[in-house]
Amino acid sequence: MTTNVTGTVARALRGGFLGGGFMAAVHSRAVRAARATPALIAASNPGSSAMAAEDLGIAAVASDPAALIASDVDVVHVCTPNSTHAAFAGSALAAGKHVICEKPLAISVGDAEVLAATARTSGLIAAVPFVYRYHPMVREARARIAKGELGALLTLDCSYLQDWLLDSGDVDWRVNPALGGSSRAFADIGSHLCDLIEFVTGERIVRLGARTRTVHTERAGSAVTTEDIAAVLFELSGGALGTMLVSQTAPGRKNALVLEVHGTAESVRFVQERPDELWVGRRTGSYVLLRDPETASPDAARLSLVPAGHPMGYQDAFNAFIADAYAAVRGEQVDGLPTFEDGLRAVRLTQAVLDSAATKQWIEVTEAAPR
Ligand code: SOE
Repeated sequence: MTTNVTGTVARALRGGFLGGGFMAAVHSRAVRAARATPALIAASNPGSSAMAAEDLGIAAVASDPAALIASDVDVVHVCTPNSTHAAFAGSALAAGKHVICEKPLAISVGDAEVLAATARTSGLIAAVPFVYRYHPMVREARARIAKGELGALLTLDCSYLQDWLLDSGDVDWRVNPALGGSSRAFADIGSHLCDLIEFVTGERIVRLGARTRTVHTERAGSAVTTEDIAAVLFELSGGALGTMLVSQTAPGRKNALVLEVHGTAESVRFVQERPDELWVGRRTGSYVLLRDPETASPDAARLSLVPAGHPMGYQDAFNAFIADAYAAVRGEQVDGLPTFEDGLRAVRLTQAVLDSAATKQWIEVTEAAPR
């Protein structure tokens, strides 16, 4: 319960979580940091729900997802396997709940289009955690590009590399297309990369050519059709050419998202595993800019919770995303919140990658997400 400065009592917003895994833990910590209440959880069965509630310090358990959606929570967090996103997010919107749905928004363009259209007309907040937008130095890069400090954009060198699926014995629900969808590596992490490319540059990927590779065609005795690796060549609306390399079989790379943009005047390079830094490249006098709210652009300063020299990280970025989403639920204006429109965009781009890999052709990506 909180009392605002006018003396009226405003109830803290209540969040409900579908799913009890790693992302539910990240979401619930962020809800608590936003001075909201992690109120209810429904995992895959009553036993795992009770365990997750205990582990995450969540006050109550719902008997099933439908009961959670029908409860008095204000925001439903969908942290379940990809194939369930469309049904759960759609039901929550229909019940008048604000929704934060993990990416990918859906495992088909059709389902993502329905969700985005429903959210658009609902008047509700419907967000997707493209959380890397919330590192302050990403906002610094975006601000510098928007101010023209890089000049005209020429090339981009981007990658997102992990190694948690390196061995044939590594398994996860994402490998099974019935649960994860027909794309795995690109839908799971390439979606972050293409969202960040378009968010930071303010431009759209207008065409792409892709190749994919499934390193292990069998895992734990089951055939595998989803890709471990995607290599993408793309063109932006302003004419810049770029590459994306996405892999979940790159030994030693844990969560290595890298975005490098080259313009006619300057370059910038953001490395997610060193989020307090931004490399600024010049023909003479390149340097590493360290996060400092005293000198940063307004948006980077806004997201800087602590002074220079106090490293911020992944959970801080996630906390900032949830704080903005819950501020939007309260009717406040926030800049750069990734919505279901952006989730639909990422699903379209993922489908374009699969189509190009299948046909060995360039694919035109024409639908620009409304901003
Ligand atoms: C696994 O690849 C994963 O947890 C993704 O699902 C997240 O979106 C990414 O941020 C970190 O890695």
